[in-house]
Amino acid sequence: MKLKFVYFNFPFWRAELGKIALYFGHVKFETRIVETSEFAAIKRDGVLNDGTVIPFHQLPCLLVDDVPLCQTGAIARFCGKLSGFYPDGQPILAAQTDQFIDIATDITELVSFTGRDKEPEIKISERQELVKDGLARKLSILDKMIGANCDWIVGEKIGLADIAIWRLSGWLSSGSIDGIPKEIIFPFRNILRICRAVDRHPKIMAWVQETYPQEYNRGTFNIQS
Ligand SMILES: N[C@@H](CCC(=O)N[C@@H](CS)C(=O)NCC(=O)O)C(=O)O
Repeated sequence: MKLKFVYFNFPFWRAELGKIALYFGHVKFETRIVETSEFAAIKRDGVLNDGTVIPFHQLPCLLVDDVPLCQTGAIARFCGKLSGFYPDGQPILAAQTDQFIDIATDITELVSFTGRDKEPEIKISERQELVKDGLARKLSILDKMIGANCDWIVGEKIGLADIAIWRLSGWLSSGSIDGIPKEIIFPFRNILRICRAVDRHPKIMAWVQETYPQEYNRGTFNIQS
């Protein structure tokens, strides 16, 4: 089976979930990088420059023997089932995993929709409000859902839920979202604990070393304690 991820050239959680699931299972895949100029056409027409269809006009997209699949959760589950990284055949663990993929989507949308296409000052003030209010609320609920007494979010070993929350938190605390401080995750000790555990996982360390740009190799979650 030939697998090709169509995404941007940065490790945002939406594509990372599927890629890391495959990596854990030693399943090979290719990547097709999308540049900003081509993304406009994807959003408008739902096709790549070579005519490949992108369903829903959104990324990530995974080409499976040239059949295009979209939607982060669907792609992640597909990859996880292929590689053994998703609790297939264990419906409760699978649904619990899905819950965390979906909350990562909710939080991403909350941030993405704030300040979209607004003047810079308005965007910053909307984001500052979001940090104090909506985002703090969501992160605090997520923190409570993870709880203080587990090594990994779902089940006994690292899984898609941990990867989703780790990369989502990496994005939120990257300093690249106007108006969102790098320390955003630090008050949420359970989220932080999971992020640090993922950061230290040998397979993740190898993945980061192999595929992430240098600026991602700093151990984002160890800046403060
Ligand atoms: N529901 C989709 C949303 C994906 C999404 O919003 N992707 C962004 C890029 S990271 C995008 O394609 N935005 C353009 C659009 O939604 O028109 C998913 O879960 O994958």
